[in-house]
Amino acid sequence: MQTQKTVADNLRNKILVREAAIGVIGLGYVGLPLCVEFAREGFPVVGLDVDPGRVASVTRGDSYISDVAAVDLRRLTAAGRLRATDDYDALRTLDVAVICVQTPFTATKEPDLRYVIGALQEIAHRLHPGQLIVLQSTTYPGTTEEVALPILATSGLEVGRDFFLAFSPERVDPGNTRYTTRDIPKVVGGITPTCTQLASALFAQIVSSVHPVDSTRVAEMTKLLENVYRSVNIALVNELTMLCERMGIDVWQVVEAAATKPFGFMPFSPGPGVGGHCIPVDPYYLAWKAKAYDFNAKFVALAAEINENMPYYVAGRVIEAVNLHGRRSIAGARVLALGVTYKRDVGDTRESPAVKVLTELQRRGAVISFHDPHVPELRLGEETLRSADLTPETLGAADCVLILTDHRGVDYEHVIRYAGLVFDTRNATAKVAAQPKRVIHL
Ligand code: SAJ
Repeated sequence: MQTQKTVADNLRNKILVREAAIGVIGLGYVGLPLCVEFAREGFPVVGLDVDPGRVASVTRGDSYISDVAAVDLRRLTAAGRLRATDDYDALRTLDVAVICVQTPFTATKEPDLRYVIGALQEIAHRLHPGQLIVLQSTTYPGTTEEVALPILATSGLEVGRDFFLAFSPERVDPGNTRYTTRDIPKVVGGITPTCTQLASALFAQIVSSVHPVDSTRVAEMTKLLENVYRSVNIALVNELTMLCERMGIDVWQVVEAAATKPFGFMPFSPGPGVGGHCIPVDPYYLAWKAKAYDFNAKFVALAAEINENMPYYVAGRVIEAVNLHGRRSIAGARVLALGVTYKRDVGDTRESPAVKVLTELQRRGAVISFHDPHVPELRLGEETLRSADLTPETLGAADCVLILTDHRGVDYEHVIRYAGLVFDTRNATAKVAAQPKRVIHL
């Protein structure tokens, strides 16, 4: 049996000469860019996904992730540097496996680790000496130690001696061209110091800065702090929005003015709520785990609650606006939504607060249509709507044009010119000079 040192040294050498065969499990907005980064640096990479459609797309060199250029994918697959498969037996010959599957919450907002556990079970059946396993999926502190390690230990192999296990949070920001994978420092925490060292050596091949920490729990908590920080600050500005409306103060001017402070303040924008797969979810992972320590993370939970309430608050404001300015009830009112994705300039409607606002208005009898340059069609209740063109007729026919996502590339001056009533939840119309009374801001 190779000594522990030899096993680790062999893997480290393979990593340093970029011969380590790398597997990435989960080919989404985190996994696919990671495949490309490792393959671009010369590693042989296998992308694993249970979705045959994704596997086929990657094999064809068709990118379905906006941050991954098809030309890069084609070059790397043609060079045999990157391949995709749904056959987990590929793990038998891989030196590294990085898990990048989703970690949603359940209907009652509890952690849902089924995808992580599924990936770990597939790995455990094929775990062999010298393998490094890295979990990247955002999760509560303790997951790697308490969930991943016991599953991998069923192989009979010993962590830190035969195989190595670490956690390293993903920090991909979809659509951000300023910070790409290489520019974003990588936090790494292993079960043992050797695990930390090997995972650090791995990521040092593709990112400019690696930040090792003492444990997987520190690394897991780091990611939650980053995202709960956003949740809390967004909730703060959302609560202030509701207070400012009651006090007759323009919250957008307040935020803009506060942002002139060159230190000690980071501006966040009011909005119709928080969407995506990170910010709405991560606070609940942390608050759930805190209960196991008899700790009620009130502040974290309250922020999530305020953000979760925003779609309902916005729906109430729209009903009031249609009533006061449109002189009509919301029942039967035609509401044209501008933007239905969870944030601007992306095509993702997952957990989108816009959809929650529209569902609430539809429930009260509003007739919904929408325009979104990134979304051709939208399922709303029993209906499937198609994105409408922003013609003067469609704008004029609406009892309320409701801006829910402030995509760039929409002509908001054109919108104001032809719409009868505009309700703007993102301050998208701020730059339009003429601000008639019929434009109402959150
Ligand atoms: N939102 C607001 N007001 C704000 C900022 C965001 O209402 O001031 C809303 C957005 O409209 C969206 C939700 O919150 O519905 C989340 O927005 P986000 O800007 O946090 O974007 P995400 O969900 O794509 O978050 C990702 C995260 N990246 C990772 O988890 C790796 C987050 O950590 C990043 O900080 C964030 O991108 C970013 O900075 O853009």
